[in-house]
Amino acid sequence: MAPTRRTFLRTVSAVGAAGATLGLVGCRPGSEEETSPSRGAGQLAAEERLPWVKDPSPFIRHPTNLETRLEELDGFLTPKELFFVRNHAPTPRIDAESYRLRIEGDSIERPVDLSYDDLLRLPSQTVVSYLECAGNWRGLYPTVMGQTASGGQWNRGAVGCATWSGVSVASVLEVAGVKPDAVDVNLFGLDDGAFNRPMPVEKALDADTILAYTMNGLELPPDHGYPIRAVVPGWAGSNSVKWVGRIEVTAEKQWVKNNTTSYVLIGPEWPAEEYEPAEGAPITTLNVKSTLALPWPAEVAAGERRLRGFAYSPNGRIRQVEWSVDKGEWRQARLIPPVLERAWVRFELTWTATPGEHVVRVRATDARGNAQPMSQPANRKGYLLNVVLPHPVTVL
Ligand SMILES: Nc1nc2c(c(=O)[nH]1)N[C@H]1C(S)=C(S)[C@@H](COP(=O)(O)O)O[C@H]1N2
Ligand SMILES: [Mo]
Repeated sequence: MAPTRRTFLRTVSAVGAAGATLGLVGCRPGSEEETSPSRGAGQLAAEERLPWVKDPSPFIRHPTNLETRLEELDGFLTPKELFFVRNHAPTPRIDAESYRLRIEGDSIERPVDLSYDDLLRLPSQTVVSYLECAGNWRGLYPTVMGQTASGGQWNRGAVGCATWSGVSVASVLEVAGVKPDAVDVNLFGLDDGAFNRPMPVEKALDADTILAYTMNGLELPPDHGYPIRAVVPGWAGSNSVKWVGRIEVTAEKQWVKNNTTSYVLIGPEWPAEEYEPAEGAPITTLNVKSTLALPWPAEVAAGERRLRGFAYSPNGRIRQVEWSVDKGEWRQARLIPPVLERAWVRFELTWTATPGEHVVRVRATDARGNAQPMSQPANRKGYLLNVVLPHPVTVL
């Protein structure tokens, strides 16, 4: 259960005093797993600069990323211990006491520095949202697109769903005052390289675009952006900047690596000259997807099997999930409540599995009638793959 805002505030302020003096940061109720005393980013010795802080054993491991094994999830929300991690640099350890959020830029009335407590004092906002990396499923490019795509070779586990509480970016920007000429809002992380990705001011001011300080009712874990991260529901995960330390609001569009060469669709369908200075179409929203919560490839015992999975879309609720075995007829899967906008939905189906090699397909349709396609144009970096997947299943 989420702590009430009041309890949460009390916990946080108690920690400030006791935690800092006694180094007991890891001992407070409802706190994150960290047991080492808080230190500022960049203060760790090189050998301590692991890519992530959490226990990597439940995950599929990539060089700096951790991928969720969907079959390990049985609830609606992804627990922090199983939530995927996408890091461009090692997880920084940030002390909430000395943390400051700087708001500046030529479209800001008065630049301000806000402390963690300042942020906690603003009205709180909660969203239940899935978060997905635009490169999720990329590792299946050779299988379904007949070519490889550059980037982290994720299977299907760069996605998770959590309850996020924090303050709206709108309410934070209001403190500093946004000039009417504002066009772009860029959020910068406090990690090495200051990961950043600009978004249009309209999106930043959306009530659901938040700076979160809790995940599933608990203080954000270090790997997921402690003390403050952005959550931009329905948009590619790269917009949900972790460890946000600075927001820059400008009257000009901001062109940076992450909207010119990374997180852009590059290929013949997206002629570069139309997107200058980007190499292709910068990615904004995600797209409708579904997959079985089974390893790839999977093995199941013969007989009546209940298979589960997850479906999600940035365009409202999932309306239906259908399934088909070996290119047979499409049948309806059952959606397991809750069925919410912005969140993923679980589904299940019952299959009488006969021994042999099979291919199981699932296909989601969202509230606006968008369905997963059977084929789609390729893009160089393999983003936004959402074709109906041929899931290989061996029945024993
Ligand atoms: N500061 C910072 N924010 C970041 C990233 C990063 O490397 N640094 N990765 C982004 C990407 S590409 C994704 S998909 C999400 C992943 O969030 P998670 O690690 O909490 O699952 O964080 C985004 N925010
Ligand atoms: Mo990502």
